[in-house]
Amino acid sequence: VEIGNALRHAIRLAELSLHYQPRASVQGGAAVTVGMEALLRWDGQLLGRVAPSEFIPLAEQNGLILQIGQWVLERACHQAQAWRARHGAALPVAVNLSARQFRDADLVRMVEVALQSSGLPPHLLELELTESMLMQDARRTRRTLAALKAIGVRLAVDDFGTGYSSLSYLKSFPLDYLKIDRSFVAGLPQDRSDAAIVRAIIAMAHTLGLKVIAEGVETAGQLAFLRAQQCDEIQGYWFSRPLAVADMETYLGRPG
Ligand code: G
Ligand code: G
Ligand code: MN
Ligand code: NA
Repeated sequence: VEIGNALRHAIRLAELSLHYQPRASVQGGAAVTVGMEALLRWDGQLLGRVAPSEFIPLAEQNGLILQIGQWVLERACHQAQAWRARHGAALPVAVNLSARQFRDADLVRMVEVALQSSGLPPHLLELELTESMLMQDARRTRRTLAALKAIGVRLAVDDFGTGYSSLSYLKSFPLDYLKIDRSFVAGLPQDRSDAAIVRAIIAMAHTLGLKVIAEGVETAGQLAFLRAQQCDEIQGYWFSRPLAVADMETYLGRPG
């Protein structure tokens, strides 16, 4: 079966779903859930489970990413709003945008529609953008980010450290969060260069007024290092794996 063809029918066949990975604030003592990231999953009739790292680049190429991305935005906003109503938990939901979506002339309107149709307050939606997306065309990026900021959503730089950000551009964009790529977290606390890089990223982000989220935190040692370096929030298996909707509901319903 050709994967592109199968993907074309995935939305209609309800083969796509979102998992949610909680993230935690770690500067106030105990780790407290402060948000979640929506992560796309495809379980197809014909191909079984296909990893996003396989099908998202493909969807970028054939343009399906626009439809899929719209579905993700709508689903994530409706889900976050439903959980807000049911659990009183006003947890922001982060949605990953692809490069093609970010360049799409309809993006801003699509975000507005998702917020309006779901009723989710704009500050509870975060959009994750990669460095390379931001740096592609700085003028256009600035315009798009300003329009998104005007709606009231939060903006995060995803996979930070793996691209080639110009610091002066970063400073001039209206961003809220910087997410340190998990490749730098993996070697903490022993690896000297990872430790130095992470320390530098946190200091730089704070200087620019951005909050820092470390990704891929798997061990208590990594957490202790990040805490000591004043990292604001963490995401990773140490705190929680990405959870299917039913598991996320159990998670939200648990005491504490
Ligand atoms: O969840 P997992 O580790 O398999 O995700 C792999 C990659 O797929 C990550 O880089 C993540 O950012 C990306 N990804 C997950 N969900 C989405 C989505 O809804 N849209 C886009 N554009 N990328 C996503
Ligand atoms: O590129 P992005 O940051 O959006 O990708 C997030 C991906 O990282 C998800 O696919 C998720 O499954 C994965 N992930 C989340 N926590 C961990 C972790 O602690 N370790 C590893 N190896 N991967 C993680
Ligand atoms: Mn992400
Ligand atoms: Na990332």
